[in-house]
Amino acid sequence: MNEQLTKLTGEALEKIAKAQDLDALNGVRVEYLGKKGLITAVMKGMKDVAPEDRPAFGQVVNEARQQVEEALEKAKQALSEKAEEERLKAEVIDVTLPAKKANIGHGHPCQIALDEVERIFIGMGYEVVEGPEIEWQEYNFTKLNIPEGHPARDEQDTFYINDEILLRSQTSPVQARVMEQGKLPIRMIAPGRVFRSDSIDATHSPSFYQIEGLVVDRHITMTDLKGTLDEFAKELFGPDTKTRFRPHHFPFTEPSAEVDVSCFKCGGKGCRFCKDEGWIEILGCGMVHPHVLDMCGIDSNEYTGFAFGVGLERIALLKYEIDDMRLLYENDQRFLNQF
Ligand code: 2NL
Repeated sequence: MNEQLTKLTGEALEKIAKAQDLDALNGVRVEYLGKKGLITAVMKGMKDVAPEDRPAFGQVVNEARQQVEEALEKAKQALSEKAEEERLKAEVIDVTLPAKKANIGHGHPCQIALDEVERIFIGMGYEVVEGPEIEWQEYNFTKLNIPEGHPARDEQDTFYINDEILLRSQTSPVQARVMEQGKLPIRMIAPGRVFRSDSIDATHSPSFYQIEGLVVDRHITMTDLKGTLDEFAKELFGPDTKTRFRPHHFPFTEPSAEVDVSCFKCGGKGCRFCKDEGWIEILGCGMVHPHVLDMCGIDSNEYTGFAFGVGLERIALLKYEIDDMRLLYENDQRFLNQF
């Protein structure tokens, strides 16, 4: 009997020593000490032992049982500690590791250029006004001295929704609306998306951004126009920038001019950037045609004004020395991240 018990105890202790986790340990407990366990079965054999031998028998079995239980308890503690240690190790945070870099975006080059243009004109006391991208042809054309039959109205050039409604081809209708409200004087810029039926190439797109400016007051002259745009060019391209006004024609202004700035790369000597011209065209402008003032409800005998229009993409292309407008629309992060 003793021999069998010693063997069982030895087996149990060996299995306990080999147990890798708490589950395995519990398996050993059930196998030897459970209701149908091997050591329990020996204990149950008590009834076959002679009564005078029972105390000694009971003591031996109990000792074996106790020995296994103690070993189980010890192993359980050791395994729990090991498991806890592993859990903590797995959860360790190395606070000395560099943080993941947050990917913070920034304005599109056109947006950066627009912010800059707005900042310059706000600094000169101008208001920024926006208006609808879908317009009456009357506001987009008629009130701006572009009568029916004028080539600018050609279906080839303009997206018509019907005979009377179109996608605005310039932001001047916003200014026509402000003039109609009749609050004078006016000092405003109208930035926004405009549409022309153009094919996409390096310098054209059917949808682009324009910023138009308008000043209307008593005694506004061409001098005000020249001084204002000269100051604008100096702020945008640097204090050494010179401007040059070339006669031109727009239906809504008279006289009209196109404005060039001295090349900010070569200072006017001529280089690849200005195609050896020394000058770069940036905008169109003029004195508001009296007929436009009258059609928008402003008495042209009392008031005069100047206006200008500039393409935002063109400013961004020049400022950042980009040679293809399509890059501005592709939204390739490798391109955009450079600004
Ligand atoms: C250009 C030329 C220009 C205007 C826009 C304007 C607006 C009103 C009255 C008179 Cl409400 N004129 N705008 C005047 C001259 C030129 O734009 O080349 N833009 C890209």
